[in-house]
Amino acid sequence: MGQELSAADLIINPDGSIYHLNLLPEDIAETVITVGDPDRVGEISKHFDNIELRKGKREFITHTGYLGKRRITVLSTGIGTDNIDIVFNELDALVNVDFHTRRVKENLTSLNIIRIGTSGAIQPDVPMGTILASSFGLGLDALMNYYIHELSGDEHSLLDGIKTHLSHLKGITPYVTAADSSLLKSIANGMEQGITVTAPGFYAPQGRQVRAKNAVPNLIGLLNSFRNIDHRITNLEMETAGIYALAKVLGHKALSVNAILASRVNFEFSKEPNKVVDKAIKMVLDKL
Ligand code: R1P
Repeated sequence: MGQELSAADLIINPDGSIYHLNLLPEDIAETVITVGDPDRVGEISKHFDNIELRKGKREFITHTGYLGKRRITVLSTGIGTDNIDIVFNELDALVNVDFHTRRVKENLTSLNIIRIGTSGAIQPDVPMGTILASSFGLGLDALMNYYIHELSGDEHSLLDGIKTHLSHLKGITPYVTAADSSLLKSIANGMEQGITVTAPGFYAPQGRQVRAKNAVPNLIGLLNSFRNIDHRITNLEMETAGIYALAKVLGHKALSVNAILASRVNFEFSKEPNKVVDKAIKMVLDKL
């Protein structure tokens, strides 16, 4: 029999739904698209042939429906890896815990999870309007200090190189996870690829200069100068590394697709951000 989760560890609402997402186990499909912005959920589900379910609580809006024969759930996570912790543990519980017995199921389900998010490029040859798939997520946030996270040989050697490169960045424990290789092949085919940095904030943690003084001078230059034979850091956002790492820990497949809205090295922001996001949505839906 699987591990039993207490009422305080896994909170189930009186109607049988999971605490934050407000969803029942039957409400989600095995293909899940995550977005940060709750308004983007409808921008994706409007392409479905039918929508069977619309639910929400806080920033977590869910639509489930069919695109052709494929059942798909679109779910907004809000911003940041603290929210990814909630969304991924609750998605996993919906498929892998029996809510009546509170026991982990014997046969586990592996979800296909695709993030369609926005991001800023930090390489001069990655222009605004690019649709970029994250080959790896590099987390500069603290989420994975709290989970046991085993690395593959490739992830280890990449992380070692990155740690050396970032050695004078104080107080961070970087972590690295690869994209799921099958999703990378089937969905990212034809997209730009690179390492995506997940930052624990939007302004100074992504090297933006605003009124408060930055403690890390030239963060962008530090990140975009990392090189190894196969990989370079291409872009910054706030969820991918947490998604990749928690998906791996929980046995799910994940891919992050980034609509590049800003060039941080050319100090530009897209004049048509919705068009770029639409392009990313269509590229992903076409390949599902
Ligand atoms: C910041 O504006 C937000 O935009 C990006 C970042 O990861 C962060 O969540 O993604 P979304 O557009 O998917 O929210």
